[in-house]
Amino acid sequence: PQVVKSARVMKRAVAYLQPYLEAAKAAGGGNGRESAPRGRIVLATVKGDVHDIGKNIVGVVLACNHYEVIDLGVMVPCERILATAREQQANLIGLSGLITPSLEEMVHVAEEMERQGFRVPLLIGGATTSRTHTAVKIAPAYSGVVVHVRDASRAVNVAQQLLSSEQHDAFVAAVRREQAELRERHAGRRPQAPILPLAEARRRALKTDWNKYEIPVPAFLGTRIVTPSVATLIPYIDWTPFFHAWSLKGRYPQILADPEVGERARELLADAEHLLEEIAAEEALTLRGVYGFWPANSCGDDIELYSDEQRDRCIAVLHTLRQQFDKQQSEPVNYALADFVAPRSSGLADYIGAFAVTAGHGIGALTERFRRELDDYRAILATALADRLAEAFAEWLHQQARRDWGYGRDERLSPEDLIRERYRGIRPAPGYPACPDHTEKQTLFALLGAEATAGITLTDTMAMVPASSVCGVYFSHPDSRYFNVGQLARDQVEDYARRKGMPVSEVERWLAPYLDYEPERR
Ligand code: B12
Repeated sequence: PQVVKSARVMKRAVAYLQPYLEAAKAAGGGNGRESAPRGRIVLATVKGDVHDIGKNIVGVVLACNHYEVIDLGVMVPCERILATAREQQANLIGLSGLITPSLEEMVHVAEEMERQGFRVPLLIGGATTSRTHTAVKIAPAYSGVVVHVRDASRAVNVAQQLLSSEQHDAFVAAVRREQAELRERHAGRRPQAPILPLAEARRRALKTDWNKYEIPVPAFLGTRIVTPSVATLIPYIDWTPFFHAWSLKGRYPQILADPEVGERARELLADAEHLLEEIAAEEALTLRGVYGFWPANSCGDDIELYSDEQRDRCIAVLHTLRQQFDKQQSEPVNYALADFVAPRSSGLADYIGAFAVTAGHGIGALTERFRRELDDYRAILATALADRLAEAFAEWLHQQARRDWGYGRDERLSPEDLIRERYRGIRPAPGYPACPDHTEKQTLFALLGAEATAGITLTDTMAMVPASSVCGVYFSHPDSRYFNVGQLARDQVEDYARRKGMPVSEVERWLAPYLDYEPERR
């Protein structure tokens, strides 16, 4: 936070001095030593992705260190990134991405850079990126150097070494050596556990004695729109990830007393609370959400949703993926989310819920205002707060849903208990490890009418706009839990593609990071 805050002072000072400097220059003054920037970088969040906190922090940090930053914003198509880099003679290109489909887009940018004969270094960053993915998938596509940068604090060091005539060669050689090693390790990697045939994984599905279980019935079927106030959501905020976004590591509230970062954490929280009050008072952000319940039953690894209690008209199918790795335990369970819903064959009436919430309406105008005031610090702070509010909204609405579902009516949980998920049921979100397929959002959005009701849309790579949005599915069964689907074999991918009515190659593209095999390039 200190660097971003100091950037604000610097930007304002420069803006103040600019007319004097220009006047002095025009009058023939100036000592001619105005130093040139250390380098020019084009930054962009790739096509289809909407997140920009990480990229914006990196931009500010680089600008503070005297790099010229051309920030193209979010959802930037490859052609624009490369055309700008060429026109502006950029020395570096930096890509950012939050969700897994962006990884494929980054490979595409690298391939295009190769095809168009670029030589400038390519920097890769963002929550979903990794050293290994960069080494295995992105770097081989481009003969220039590709560097994964884990966080903003390292960006300056990397840029400096890449642009220094003395350090460049040794740095690039070291990066290439490390990437070659990572590729070797990846190629020789043994799956941590052997992968089971899908049929065997299914035999190991969670077994529930449905006849001994009383299924809770939701208070309503269909959807409801909710528009809570910012003040309602404040007690539901989980502050820990907020500090992480600013590279302050530790858990809230202990972090406030931390001998090393405590003071900075306290200052940051005070600024955040102050801004939250302002946002609440000015109603600068509008919170919009939608949730609902439907009669549902599982059918193999799928979950069928019905129009009404007759259960004879299926209006949507949620497709779930099953853990396929051999757990090598005595009574192993290979989970799929469908296991938590009563099977159609049981004849029992079960239900499922879904939600989509956003805290992002209004954030554009707010950050624009702060940027006009040359206040990157508050612009980034506001975005981080909108993200916290989106999560808090999901937490608050889940509590409401548990009450509607009956079993949550007597729940007495503190905010801490909620953050630690000490309640019954789960709300996995497409993209999270239990359901890594982002395309399932399309089904949820259609069910919820999320576009019309909450004003949330999906990009072509399934990111939600506004960025500060969360969507997911509610499961009520007491045994429902989060898990990691892990690596998937070809038999499951083919089965899944058939169930979804999607070409196998398309499923392989969406699930690329989870395949335990190299798909054929089609
Ligand atoms: C907070 C959070 C959110 C917030 C907002 C995230 C944000 N603005 O960054 C909210 C609640 C809105 C959210 C929503 C979702 N999220 Co989320 N979220 C996270 C979480 C917990 C932390 C991300 C974060 O705070 N980043 C803070 C910023 C500052 O960090 P950063 O972006 O990584 O940037 C730093 C570096 O990477 C680097 N950097 C970044 N860009 C660049 C660029 C260059 C050039 C360089 C050099 C460096 C660099 O510098 C930055 C500063 O140090 C992560 C898990 C995790 N621990 O990473 C999941 C995670 C990113 N989310 C995930 C998912 C799936 C989602 C949803 C799709 C879930 C859903 N169905 O609702 C939605 C998508 C929202 C949308 N609009 O489409 C997945 C993504 C992976 C995947 N499978 O696709 C993750 C990894 C969780 C997981 N383990 O599955 N999420």
